[in-house]
Amino acid sequence: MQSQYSHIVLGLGATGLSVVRYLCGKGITPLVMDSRRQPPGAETLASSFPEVKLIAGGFDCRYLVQATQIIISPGIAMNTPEVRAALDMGIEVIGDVELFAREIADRKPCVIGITGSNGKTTVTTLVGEMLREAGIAVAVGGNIGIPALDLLQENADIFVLELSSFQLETTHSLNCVASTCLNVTEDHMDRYSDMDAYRKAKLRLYHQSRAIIFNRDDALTIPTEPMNQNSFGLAPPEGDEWGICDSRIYHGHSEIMPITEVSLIGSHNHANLLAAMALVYAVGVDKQVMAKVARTFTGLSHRCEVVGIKGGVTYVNDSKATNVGATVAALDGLSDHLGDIILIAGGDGKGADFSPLEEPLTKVTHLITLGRDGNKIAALKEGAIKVDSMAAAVAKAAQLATSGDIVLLSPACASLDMYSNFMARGDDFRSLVEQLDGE
Ligand code: UMA
Ligand code: ADP
Repeated sequence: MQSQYSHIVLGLGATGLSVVRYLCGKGITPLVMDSRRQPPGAETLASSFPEVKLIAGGFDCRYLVQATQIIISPGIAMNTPEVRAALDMGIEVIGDVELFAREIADRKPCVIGITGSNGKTTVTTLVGEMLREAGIAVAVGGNIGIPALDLLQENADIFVLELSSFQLETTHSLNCVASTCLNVTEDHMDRYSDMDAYRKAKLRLYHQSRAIIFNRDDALTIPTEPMNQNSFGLAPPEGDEWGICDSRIYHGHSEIMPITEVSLIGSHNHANLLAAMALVYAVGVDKQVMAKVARTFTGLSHRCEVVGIKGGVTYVNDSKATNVGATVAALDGLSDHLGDIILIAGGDGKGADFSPLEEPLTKVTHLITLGRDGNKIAALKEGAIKVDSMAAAVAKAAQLATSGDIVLLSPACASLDMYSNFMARGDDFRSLVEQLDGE
């Protein structure tokens, strides 16, 4: 069989559609394949690009091995057998972010890249807000939601990209003006052979950046070779570093603001703020502007968000805690809390080792678990209560809590075993809380 397709788009979610849009705009008609029988982008493809053929329900090797270039979506592993077969034939397999990078290659570096296991979306949003406040034309996208290629339509001077390890695996030439890896804790172990492989995927970003910002408090973020580097951390800064001293944020010897004026709560968020400041400093943003945004930015939904106070009990939605590191950070952030903490956790653990939760769980008075891997978390704490729905979890938590306590949904797991995404899980929690009695 002779194939007429030089370009094959693998995956028809948000990324695949953005790639089709981009290629068709260049006069290239790709072939699209998705292993799902009904890929989410199928309807849009049929209505907006009727000329583009879709093979759904599997990947057809006969086309793949004849292509010039395969553009793979982040949700598809590079070691998928059909992809491996194409790679073995020497066919180029890249991601959407690499296409984006090549498109802007002749511009001066104009990308700020953000990766890490946790805090990416918070830092990406903060950086976007700070640049906007500084009057810079900015476009924000990547793993946060809007695929990178779709940002090209915006007339931006700076692109802020949240980058997942999956996206970085297939990106080679981003040429960031500045980038960071915020932290490296276990996640996506269903896609990586070990932590080292996961970390290497993340640190690929450093090799595509003029300046890099690492986290002094997380050794796994330190570059493996000397680079044009600076760092942030919660301890007092040395030299030109970003840090905190006497409850004040400093860049080297220069004070930016007192922590008491920062709206974000929790030490992990203070680290996020330092990272954002260091990144925008690299493109010349004024320190007054950084401080102004830090005073007003209160955080994002589903990330340690207070969704209700009922009978003196505070209900916190941290549904975005889809891995162990995020839940550890949430519990660390509550370590000064005087009342009881009731934790609701569990879901799809993605093959994670839950043991790092054991010590933080000692701060929890009652642990309520649910979901596919709930039992694995329950095994870490004596007396854990197992339930089979969010409604049962919230009802049980409300029954156990008294005034001054906190009920925290921080699952340490993905939501896909019970919900379409973490937002649906958080919304369910919020609406169940709203239905509880009490002011
Ligand atoms: N899939 C198949 N077969 C296919 C293609 C995909 O089964 O042929 C499955 C994947 O296993 C995955 C799902 O479909 O579970 C979605 O995959 P996709 O590559 O089509 O995803 P997109 O809709 O293109 O969304 C992707 C990112 N998703 C993933 O990396 C899984 C989005 O990040 C991102 O916002 C979007 O591109 C735009 O850049 C989401 C995410 O969950 C929020 N990211 C992970 C995370 O943050 O932990 C990495
Ligand atoms: P990401 O985009 O990397 O998933 P988010 O900003 O959406 O990051 O936050 C995801 C989860 O991680 C939330 O539960 C949040 O409370 C927690 N979190 C945010 N920043 C950090 C951090 N620096 N370290 C650990 N956990 C964090």
